[in-house]
Amino acid sequence: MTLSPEQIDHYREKGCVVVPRFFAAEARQMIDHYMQRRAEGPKPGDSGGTTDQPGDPNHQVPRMINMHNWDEPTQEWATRPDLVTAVDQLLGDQAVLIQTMLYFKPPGARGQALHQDQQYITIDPLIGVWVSLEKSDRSVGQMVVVPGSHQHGLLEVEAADTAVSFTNAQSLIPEGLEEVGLDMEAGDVLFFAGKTIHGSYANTTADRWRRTFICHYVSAHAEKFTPPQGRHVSHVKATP
Ligand SMILES: O=C(O)CCC(=O)C(=O)O
Repeated sequence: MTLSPEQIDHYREKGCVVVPRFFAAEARQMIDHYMQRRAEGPKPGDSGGTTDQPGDPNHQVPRMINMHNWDEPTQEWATRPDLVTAVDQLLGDQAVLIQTMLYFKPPGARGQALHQDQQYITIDPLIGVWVSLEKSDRSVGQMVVVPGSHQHGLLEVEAADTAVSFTNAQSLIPEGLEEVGLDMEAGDVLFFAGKTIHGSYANTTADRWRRTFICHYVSAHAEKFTPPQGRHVSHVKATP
């Protein structure tokens, strides 16, 4: 499968595009696989978010990172040829995988304050791929994007409310732009640019999880950059 010219145009204009059912065949198997891996115990780089909210269920089921370094199925999913081809198309260059993550987001878990990924990963260009492994709607803390925000450069960061966000920094949203929550089904995939503001709110349900597989790619000719003062998460006063 390759992306259509319309999907590529949508990505260029809005900074994101959803491709339905791209991972539909694997989604259930991926949940089972990662639940099993999680149950094995701690993995390198686990994060339940800021420690000022010890009751956040994310601490019991922390986010996993860079599983492709120690988990063969992750390497296969993250380098699925049609996925990489789609990222190549959006980058207009050869995609290079630099990060994988698995968010479990159990019932009651905090979300992640709205941000640009390049406020964390200072390489350009950068693309995020967000694979919904199960139904993701408002009540479970669906993915939220700010379409068009990628056209505003790297934005200022300010402290986020860690009562609702497991990270401590958020972007200032440019005037005139609005956030949009994305209803997604198991296997739907969101491609989003490194400067597209995105994030999520808390999972307010008592019994539903919101598990997501996330990959980040840079182009083969991407360059590292130094963020201007006030535009990187490290420039926000740390929360424990
Ligand atoms: O899934 C979420 O809640 C946010 C994900 C995110 O911010 C990211 O993939 O960079």
